[in-house]
Order: sequence, then C-alpha cells, then structure tokens
Amino acid sequence: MTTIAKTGTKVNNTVKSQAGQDNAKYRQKNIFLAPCVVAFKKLCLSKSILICHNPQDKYNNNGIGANLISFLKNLITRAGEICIKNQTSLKPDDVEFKNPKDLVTVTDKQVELFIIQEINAQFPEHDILGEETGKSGRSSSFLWIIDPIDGTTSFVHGQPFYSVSIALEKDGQTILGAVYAPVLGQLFHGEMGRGAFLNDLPIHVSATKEFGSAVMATGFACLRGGLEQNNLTHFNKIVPQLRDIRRYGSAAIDLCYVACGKLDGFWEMNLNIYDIAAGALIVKEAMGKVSNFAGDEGYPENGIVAANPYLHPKLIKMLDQDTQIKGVYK
Ligand code: 2AM
Ligand code: CA
Repeated sequence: MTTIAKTGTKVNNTVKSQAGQDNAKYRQKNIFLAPCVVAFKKLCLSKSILICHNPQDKYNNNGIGANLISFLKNLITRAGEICIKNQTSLKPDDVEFKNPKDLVTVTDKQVELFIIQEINAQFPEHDILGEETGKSGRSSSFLWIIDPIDGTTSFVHGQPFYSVSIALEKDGQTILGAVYAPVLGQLFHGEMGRGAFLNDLPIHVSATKEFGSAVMATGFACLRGGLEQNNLTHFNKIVPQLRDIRRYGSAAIDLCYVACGKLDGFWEMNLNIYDIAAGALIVKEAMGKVSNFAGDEGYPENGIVAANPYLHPKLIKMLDQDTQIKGVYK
C-alpha cells in the first residue's frame, strides 16, 4: 500500500513537475508568441470580410465571405424586430421633429445605436456613417452606411412601408447591401458581382418596355425641406404617361421593388446616401440601371433614377429635359 502510495505520490510529483516544466516552457514560448497572435488577430479582424467559411467563397464571392453576409442579414433582421416591437407601442412623446415635416423617433436612434454597437463589436476598425449619429473618423477603407428607419413617417403613422437599410463600402465602392422591411417580411440583399436576392431567392428587374405598361414610384423628400425647386414638375409630366404611380415613402423599398420587378422605375430628388446606398447596389445587382437625372454616376446629389434597362434611358430623357428647362437637378 505504502509502496503503491509512495509510487503514486512519486508518479504524481513527476507528472506535476513535468507539467510545471511544460507550463514554464509554454509561458516562455508565449512571451514570444503572444504579440504575434495579437497582431494576427488584429489583421484577421481588419480583413475579416475576406475570411470565408468555404475557400471557394474567396473566388465566388469577390472576397465577400459568407460569414459577413450572415452577419449582415442577422443584424438587419434583429434591427427590424426592434422596429416592429416599438411601432405597436409608439407614444406621442417618442416622436421629435427635425422640422415640422421631418420626423425622428426614439426608435430611429435606438436602432441606429444597436446596429453601431454590433458592427463595432465585430469590426472595431471599420468606419460607420449613420443618419442619426453622423460619421466616425477611423480612416478605414471600410464604411458601413446605416439608415435605421427609412420611411419614418410611415413608421410613425402605423403603416408598413418602412425599412432598415445597411450598406458596406470598401474604398468608396458598395460591396454589400441589405434592406429589410420587417412588417412586410421582405429582406433584400445584394452582393457585388454575385446578384440580388429577396428572402434569399434571386431577383431581377422587370422587362417592361413601354411607359404605358409601367408602374413607377417617386417621393417628395424635397418638399419637406420647403425648397423652391421640387419634384412636382417631373411628377406632372411623367405620371400621365404611366400605367400608375406609387408613393411608398421609403426610397430603400422603392429601389428594392425596382430590383425585383414589382416596380418598373423610380426617381427622386434630395435624398441622402444612407437612403439609397444599399438599394442602389441591389438594383444594379438585379440587372437594373441607376444614375442621376443626367444619366451619370453622381447620385443621389443630382437626383436618383433607377429602372430596368429599357425604361431607364427614357426616364432619363424626360428628367434631363425637365432639368435643362429648370436649370437645376434638385
Ligand atoms: P427617412 O424616412 O429616412 O427620412 C421618402 O420620399 C424618402 O425621403 C425616404 O427615403 C425618407 O427617408 C426621405 N426623406 C424624408 N424626409 C427627408 C428630408 N427632409 N430630406 C431628405 N430626405 C428625406
Ligand atoms: Ca431615416
């Protein structure tokens, strides 16, 4: 028994002392390895959009990893759930006025903060531009562009046509975008070079060729600012030629509806980058055309026009002629 006990103790001591030596060696190695591990982790984090579940993703996704797409879809879905929960219990005190026609609610701010916190936790070095909080100044080549609620007036008035919009730019180019209309259960997303999707099914723009068969949408963001030049001139000229017009009040939804062919075209003035960044990519990835009123890249500063390839040049022609007459885009 004693022998066994002694042997046992001896064995245990040997094991302990061996383990102690190993730990010491391990700690010593770690002194050298730790900074390398930290540097590697930082590199991975900053390049995290390039980390793919599947090595093929690197080629198939133009570097947009499946994990990033899942992150975005999960994030925007949770943001939409906050909107739905809050919309049903909205109180008058929850609404503030940037001006009498420009509303913001506590939910706009809450949802934006939620999205920012989640992005910061995952990508601490990335820059973020949010409608309610402005732009961070981290000088990253990655920029997340957030509209926490696009269509706040609809949200306040208990209507379903509002959305959450999130886009990711790399070096000034939108590489990924998602728009979620939570009440409608419609989650759109677009991946640069990989197409556009509604609830994960591929979408494309309509094939409507004539104005007389087309349903389009527009909006009147400019009227809210009380500007002299507004969209009514364009509206009065274009609408009589169309089958019908829709005014949903969320530019992000309008763009996505062009992308999936529910609408044949859309134009609007005086929008901001956060209203259209995700939606514009989704239209382009659905084989649609997006430009300013002159048919150039400078949107939304000089207006935005989105349509299928047949109707886009016709819409541009009408808007540009109008613009030349008035001498302004906005
Ligand atoms: P918002 O709901 O995020 O404010 C509706 O026609 C579109 O105009 C929506 O995308 C809406 O975005 C935007 N919009 C509303 N008020 C606006 C304003 N004062 N200036 C510019 N865009 C506005
Ligand atoms: Ca908004």
